[in-house]
Amino acid sequence: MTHTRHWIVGPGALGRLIALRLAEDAAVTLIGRRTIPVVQTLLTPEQSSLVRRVEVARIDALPREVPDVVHLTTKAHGAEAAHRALAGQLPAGTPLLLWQNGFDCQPRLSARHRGPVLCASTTEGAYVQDEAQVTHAGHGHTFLGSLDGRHGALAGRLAGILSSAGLPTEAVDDIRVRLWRKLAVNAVINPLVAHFGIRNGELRDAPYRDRVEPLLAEVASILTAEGITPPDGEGLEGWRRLVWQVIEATAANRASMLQDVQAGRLTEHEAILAPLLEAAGRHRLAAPHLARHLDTLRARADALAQPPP
Ligand code: KPL
Repeated sequence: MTHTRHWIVGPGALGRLIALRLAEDAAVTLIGRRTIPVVQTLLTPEQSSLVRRVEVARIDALPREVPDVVHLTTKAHGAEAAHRALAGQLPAGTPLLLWQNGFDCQPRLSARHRGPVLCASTTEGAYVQDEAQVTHAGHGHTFLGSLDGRHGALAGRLAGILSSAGLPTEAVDDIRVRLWRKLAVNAVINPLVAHFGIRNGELRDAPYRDRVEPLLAEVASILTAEGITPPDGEGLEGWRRLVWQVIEATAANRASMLQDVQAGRLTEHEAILAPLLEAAGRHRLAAPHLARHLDTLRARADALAQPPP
């Protein structure tokens, strides 16, 4: 995969971050529902500016030259529609890398795509500044692998390409566990900060602090029943350590769900909360706090879908 041709579908913050990082050494096309400026600036965590020229294309007018790999970087709820729009144009065997949060579309797309499918779980933080500028808020780490443990060599090659481009990435054989761990963190932090309109670090303070524990307890019991372990320690204590570590490390962040609410966009509640509640149902576990957040976010999504009066 020397001088790899990447299609990056979903030119939001993460898509643009990946595109601009890869563009130094590879041919990159950013693909979305509408086109964006071809010259894009990336503000790095070290406060320098990286200006890159990338190819842009609309998803309904795809480039003729086919890619070596497709990165799907849409929000979780947009991934399957985006895949439907482009799958017919891809030669069979084209690798697909899914960058979605939560655990929802990944199994379905892994079964449906005609080629190897890898999933990524990343802690890279980025936000869109404007049409032509994206800010890389903080360095993170990315894990990638396939749900069925195949395609290890491909995962290793792509991890090498991303790491050389400045996005440290590791190929792993337990990506399902990594995706659930991130989902656990997102399920505790995101609905709370979105509801209260606060930055992640404010969860350390009264009155929000007391809201964390009941969600943590529900998430911990569901994931324990699912056989998903926290990275460090066990059970509730291990999940508590992980969630508070992330709150500390991302204290200044406006979480993605808060950004979505503030921008009037659909949130990723179906990919983050619904799989947990579905697992709770399977294990006959009560999860009233998670259920309440899911209901509230669904009601908001329904209201967004209504035409304005
Ligand atoms: O992943 C995140 C998000 O914003 O969705 C966290 C970990 C909560 C950091 O903000």
